[in-house]
Parts: sequence; structure tokens; C-alpha cells
Amino acid sequence: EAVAVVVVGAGVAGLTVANLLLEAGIGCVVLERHTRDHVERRQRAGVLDFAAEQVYARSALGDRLLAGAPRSTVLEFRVDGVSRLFDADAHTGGRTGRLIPQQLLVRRLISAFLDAGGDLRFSAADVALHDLDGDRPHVTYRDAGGVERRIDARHVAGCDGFHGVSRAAVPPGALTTHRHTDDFRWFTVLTDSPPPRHPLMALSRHGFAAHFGRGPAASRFYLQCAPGDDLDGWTDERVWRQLRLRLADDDLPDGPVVEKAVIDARSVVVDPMSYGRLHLVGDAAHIVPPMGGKGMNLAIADADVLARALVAAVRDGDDGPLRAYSATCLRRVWNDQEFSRWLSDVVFHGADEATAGPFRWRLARARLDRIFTSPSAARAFAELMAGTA
Ligand code: RFL
Repeated sequence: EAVAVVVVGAGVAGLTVANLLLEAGIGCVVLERHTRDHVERRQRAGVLDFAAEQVYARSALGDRLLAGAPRSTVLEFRVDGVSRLFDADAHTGGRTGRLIPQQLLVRRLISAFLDAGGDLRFSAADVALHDLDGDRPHVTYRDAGGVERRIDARHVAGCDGFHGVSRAAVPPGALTTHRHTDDFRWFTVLTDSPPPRHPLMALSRHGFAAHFGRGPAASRFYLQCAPGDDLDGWTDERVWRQLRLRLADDDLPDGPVVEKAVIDARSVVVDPMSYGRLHLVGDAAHIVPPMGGKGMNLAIADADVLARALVAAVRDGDDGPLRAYSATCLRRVWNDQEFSRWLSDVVFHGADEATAGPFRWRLARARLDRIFTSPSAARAFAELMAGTA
């Protein structure tokens, strides 16, 4: 069989590319390794920034995808137990993001695609990419019934996350990988307990902690932890005790802990994001650390740029936007890497003088103080949160 574009991976990136292509009348097939149920349950991010929201608002999908998702207008920093509210709405002129759990967005993207007649194949095993540097690449896989399949395509969108097959299909040496890992780690838990009033980041001598909502009855917390700290040390009892201490809130309501993970403060950027007729999108091409909430938003921004470039190439015979795809995306990727690092630095080093040392601790506190005292610094911060168009 033959199609204009094969999309590998049905995460936020792949589903956004696929929906935008379908809307423009470009044929595509999406291949996803997991079942629909698995993909629809994966809980990760929770904030759609303003730039990502605009991607959907410009398409016919906006109302359907964003229904009921409240705006995120205020961010709370709680410093040594004292609350400081950052009014993002005022500093961006209303260009604030929306609170929407990633799996709800994924669920809606899947149903929108299928309702519009999209071809989405779950449980696709052993996906492999071939002849990427020729004019006519093809993709092979085993379908849910175990039958070997082959799809010829003009382009392949590699949207299969950081551990997918797309980037691995590129010959060694064709891509440069930039990496940086800090010596601190984040411990994150997902709980069935009420969300905070506003997204909350707390700095105190007990260490950093953050509390973000994931829908009306769930929360994601982040706690800074030491390099040697692993999951075994974090009993539920320690989690809640540490959260109450760090958030300076004895009445923090608890609830079942649904998921725990320790994540490195890791940044990765692959350059270029294209190889022949393969284009990498989202986590397949870059990883940003959790602070700043840009991972999902970068995936959506890449998907938008790629979908437009593919429409120009396939429908209008204009390859220019596709050739510029990588450079267009990388400018935003590096901007957001810097933002995420900057914010991680503020909240990590600004939390605990004993860990950061007196000099870095004071620098970090000064950085945070600046966004509450300088209107132009506040605006710059709010713009970075809103995302670059
Ligand atoms: P995804 O979402 O990982 O989707 C990739 C899809 O590809 C499929 N796949 C394959 N399909 C076919 N063949 C193969 N060989 C395949 N290999 C993989 C996978 O099953 C999956 O369906 O990548 P995408 O679309 O690029 O989206 C990126 C975002 O998911 C990611 O950046 C964010 O979730 C990162 N992230 C966060 N981002 C934010 O913006 N804000 C947050 O608060 C936030 N919190 C998080 C996060 C990531 C987390 N993880 C992954 C550790 C919290 C966590 C815990």
C-alpha cells in the first residue's frame, strides 16, 4: 500500500501531525506500538501553553480539544512559607495557557482523528523504516493480527518519543546529539488528591517542591532529591511528610499515590531534526527537564511546523518549508531549553542554602525576586511561559 505520509507514534506529536494533515486533505497512516487503552491512560503533562493552544485554535479542532479546559492565569511561588502570586494574565495581556491533562488531550486527538476518517493502527509491532535517504522510503511492521505489512510513503514523521525506532534508524554520525545532565534529580508523584488553587512552586530550607493539578481530582508533585536518592527511599508516608514541610501546609489533603518516578534533570537536543525523508518530532528529537512544562508544548509546536511543511511539499510541490523544518524548530527548542534550565536553577538553588551553598542560593533568590519587582522581567518570564509563536 502507498500513502503520502507515515506517522510513527500516536502521542501528542504524532496525533497533532496526523490531524493537521487530514484536515488539509493529505493522506497519512499512524502506526502506534501500544493499544489505544494504554495510550489513553498515560498521564504526564498538564499545561498547554498559549502558543500550543493557538496551533489547535487555528485549526477546526480547537473547540473540541479544549472544551472545559480552564486558563492558567496565576502561578504561586511560596518562599519560606510566604506566598507570592505571579499574575501571568496581566503580564501577557491574556495570552495564558490552559490546564489540560495530557491523556485527556490525547484521548480527544484520537477521537477527532478517527471521527474524521483517519487511519490509526494500534498494536503495530516491529516498526522499521527503510530507504529514508531515497525518494521513496517505506515502513514495515507487524499488525495486531501478526501479519507483516509494508507501506510506501513520500515522507515519514518520526513521532515515537525518545526511545522510539525513528531516530535509531538514522545512520550513526548523521545527527549530532547535544546532552546535558545536572547533578540533581526530581522525584515526581501522581496522586488522587485535590489540585492546588494555582500551580504552585515552593522554596524552603527543606528543599524544593511543586504542586500541579491534573484535572479536578488529581495532582502531580515534584520534589527535588539528592543524586543518590532512589524510589525505595520514598515511602508514601515520607512523600506526604516532605510535601507538607516543603509546601508549608500542614493541612495539605492526601490521597492514594498512583505513580512514582525519579527523573534526571536531563536536556537532549538532536541536530538536525531531519534525515532524508524522515523528520523527527517532539521527544524523538529533544528532551527538556520538567520545570517550565515545555516538553508537550514543544512536541505540538514541532508538529505544527512539520504539518505545514508537508502540506506545502505534498500539495504544492514546494520543499522549501520542509528544508527549513529543523532550523525553524531548533530555534524554539534551544529557547525553551534555556528557559527550563533557568527556572530549574532558580527553584533548585533558591530552595535550600545548605545544598546550593550561600552564594548560589542568594543568586537564585535574586533571580526570582526580579520577576516580582521588575515589570519588564515579569513580562519576559510570562512570555516564555506563554511560548514562542
Ligand atoms: P510521546 O508522548 O512519548 O509519544 C510517543 C508515542 O510513540 C509510541 N512509540 C512507538 N510507536 C510505534 N513504534 C515504536 N517503535 C514506538 N515507540 C514508541 C509511544 O507508545 C507513544 O505513544 O512523545 P511526543 O508525542 O513527542 O510527546 C512528548 C510529551 O509526551 C513529553 O514531552 C511530555 O510528556 C514531557 N512531560 C511534560 N511535559 C510538559 O510539557 N509538562 C509537564 O508537566 C510534563 N510532565 C513529562 C511530564 C514527561 C514525563 N515522563 C515521560 C517521564 C511528566 C513525566 C512523568
